[in-house]
Amino acid sequence: MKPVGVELRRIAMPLVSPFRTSFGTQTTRDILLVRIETADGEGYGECVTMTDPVYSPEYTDGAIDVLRRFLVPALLGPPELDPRAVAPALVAFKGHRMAKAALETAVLDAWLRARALSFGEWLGATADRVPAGVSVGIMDSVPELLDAVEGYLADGYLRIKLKIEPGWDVEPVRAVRERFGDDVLLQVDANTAYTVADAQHLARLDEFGLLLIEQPLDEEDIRGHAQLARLVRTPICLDESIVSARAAADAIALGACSIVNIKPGRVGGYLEARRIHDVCAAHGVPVWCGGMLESGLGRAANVALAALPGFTLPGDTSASGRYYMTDITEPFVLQDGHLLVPQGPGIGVSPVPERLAEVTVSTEWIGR
Ligand code: NPQ
Ligand code: MG
Repeated sequence: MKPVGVELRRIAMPLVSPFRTSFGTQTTRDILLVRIETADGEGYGECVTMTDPVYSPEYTDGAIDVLRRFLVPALLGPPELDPRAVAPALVAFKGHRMAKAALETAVLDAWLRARALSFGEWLGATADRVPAGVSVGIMDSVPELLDAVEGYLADGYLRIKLKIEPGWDVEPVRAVRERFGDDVLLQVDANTAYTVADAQHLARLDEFGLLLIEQPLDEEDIRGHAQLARLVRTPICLDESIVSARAAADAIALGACSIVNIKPGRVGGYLEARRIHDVCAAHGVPVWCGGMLESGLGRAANVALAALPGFTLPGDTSASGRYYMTDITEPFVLQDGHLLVPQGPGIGVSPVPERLAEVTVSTEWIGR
């Protein structure tokens, strides 16, 4: 597959409602799309960076800079493109996993389209649909939260995740349990908002039978998570800390988590994401697919990954309408609480040109 060039496109997608987490409130999703053009066709990858480095150290202007100056030139140098050769070609450049993931995904999409193979088939998917969970932001009041959860349950979501932070944890969880009962699959995500000194407080969540507590402590605090795991009964799941298959293996070996949230962007792409799936499966550690408010492009690839056999918990793979009034692809819709795994070549969905044009903020072409 001969490379021609790479287009970086920044789009702005308004959210259906503000999304508040322990690191801030988002009203618009600022997304970077990477499109590679080859002699055999094009491919898309979605970069999951945020505008500001508040979820991870990466951020969108940084991703654009490293792609333009280092990653794309290194990729376009050799005359042939192969998805398995992307990570080795970029290994000299440290970090920037989200930028690398977007570029690798674009190559993989083009390569699979040229071979009429779907993402799911190539990754090893064993399901044709995946159960959908939903992530519910921090609200101004408990009644507002209960209204939101009621709506998502009515939509058919099979698992609810509440965003928490100090001051918004035990009471909202108690209220959701009291109103909707013990059968609802329920979990919480702190996005690093606590310290190990909060262990006794977090143990108050034990009585609610949560599936897991996600990333309570700092991303680098693996030992703290291992300590916490011994002080609370709710299983610990790591998100921000899991930046690679090695990080996953270490966290498991140290007892820092018993469940892993896999986000392909955070770990450098779908190949590394599959390695994490494999490491976790070998340890009997359940995994689920996280979400970064992707457009239909990133969502399609995530849904394919979530169809691998080790993904035994519902993910944050929600319908397009959870976040966007209009998606840039055909929307993902819930069918009986599930999303269908795209079956078409590559990621299996394509942007609608007029819709893409409407949300585009800027584009940049990087040729060979
Ligand atoms: C998480 N996602 O699991 C993240 C974090 C997150 C679905 O809860 C804009 C862009 C806003 C990316 C808010 C979910 C975001 C974002 C939260 C990612 O930790
Ligand atoms: Mg998380």
